[in-house]
Order: sequence, then C-alpha cells, then structure tokens
Amino acid sequence: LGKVESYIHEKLEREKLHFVLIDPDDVTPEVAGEMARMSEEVGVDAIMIGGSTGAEGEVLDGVVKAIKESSSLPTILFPGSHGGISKYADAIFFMSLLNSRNPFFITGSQALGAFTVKRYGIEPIPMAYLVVEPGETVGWVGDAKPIPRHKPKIAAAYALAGQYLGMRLVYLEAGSGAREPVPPEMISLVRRVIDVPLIVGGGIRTGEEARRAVEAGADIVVTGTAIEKAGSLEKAGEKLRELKRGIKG
Ligand code: 1GP
Repeated sequence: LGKVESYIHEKLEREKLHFVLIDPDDVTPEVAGEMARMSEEVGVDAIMIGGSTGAEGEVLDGVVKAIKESSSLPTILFPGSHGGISKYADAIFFMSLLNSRNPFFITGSQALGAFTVKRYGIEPIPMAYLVVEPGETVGWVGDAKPIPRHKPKIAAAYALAGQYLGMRLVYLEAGSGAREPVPPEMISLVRRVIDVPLIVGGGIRTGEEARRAVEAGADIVVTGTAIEKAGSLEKAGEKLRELKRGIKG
C-alpha cells in the first residue's frame, strides 16, 4: 500500500476518521488554506479536494498548493473527472461511479486520467463510488441511477461487487448538500457485507448526524458544506469541533 493508504489503515485501527472536503470552485486558495490549517488543529485526518464543476486547472492547483502550505495533512484528490487531477496532491481517490449509466464515469474518465496520475506520481487509491438518493449535483452530472434510500441491499450488492473488483475503499455518497445523509440502515448493511473501509458523505451537517453515521458503521465521515457554509472561520472552527466529537466520541 502507498503512504496515504497506509496512514488511513493505521489510523483506522485506533479510531474513526474525519475527512474535510474542499471544493476549489467554492473557495479562494486563502480560505482553503485557512480551512486546512484549522482542520489540522482540530484533529481532522485528511483533506479531500474536488468537485463536480470547475474544480480543474489553475483553480484546482492554487487550492491544493495553498492547502499544502498551510497544513501537513494528507491531500487526497476527489475528482469529478480526469480534469480533477493536480500534481501538487499526495493521493487520488481513483474512483469508479459503479452505479452510473454512462461508462465514461465508470472506466472512461479513468483511462483518460491514468497516465497523468502516473506521470505526476500521485498515489492512486482504488475506490467504489456509489451515489445514493438524492444524489445532488454529482448524481446528475455523473448520470447515476441513484440507489433508492429504502433499498440498502442494492447498496450492499454494489459495494461487495466493488470489493470483489479489487477496490480498496467503498464510498456511500448522498450528494453534497443533500437534505438528508445516507440512511443508517444502509450504512450498517454495507458495513456488515464488505471487509474494506467504508466512507460516508453527503448532507452530514451536525455532530449528531456524524455520530449516527459512525454508530451505523461508517469508518470515515466526509463533510464539506457544513464547514464551507459555516459563515465565518470562527464558526467553521466550532463546527469542526462539533463534528469531531460526533465522530471520535
Ligand atoms: C460530497 O460527500 C461529500 O461529495 C460531502 O457532502 O458537502 O454535504 O458535506 P457535503
């Protein structure tokens, strides 16, 4: 395993993890750097960088560089397509949107980005990415057939298929800004069925919601909107501490 993936596994032996997602299309490099610095101070475990629209090129590079300069947390790309690769990041979730209707999001974009990842020496971490209702922007852009919220077994079947295909992480995604996060029943069935770490994100805004996801079986909780939309850096700090209490107890 690469450096970042080993770091994730070592930490998971002791505690549940909190990753903060920063969308380069929503924040300036300065704010992104500040968010990363604060995240590290509060005890966040890694910074994910990406988004469905506009998170590319100079905008993406500027944000990744600012984050690297302001914190020593691992930076993991969370790309919407092969456009979401930056040479300044440590690792990339090399993800396949398994329940997309469009092969571009399952293997096409991955093929277009593979040589770039190799050339830049970014650590690829193979991940099954599953979009659950409502799915929000990523569901629409990724042409997903979102997994119905009341059908945990479908999610578990896709998750296990992902593991059998060799993916070393499974991500259950309700979509950024979702009104409600992935249902606990779905998280717990997927957790029982797979052996690889389970990431859950989308619509988790409170410490209580984060705690529920962890109690249901999430190994890693991702939050983006709650911190980006906190209103001020001070409030973002409070929110980070609240989420931490929910995730790490
Ligand atoms: C989106 O799961 C992440 O890809 C985070 O979602 O912005 O709703 O926290 P939020």
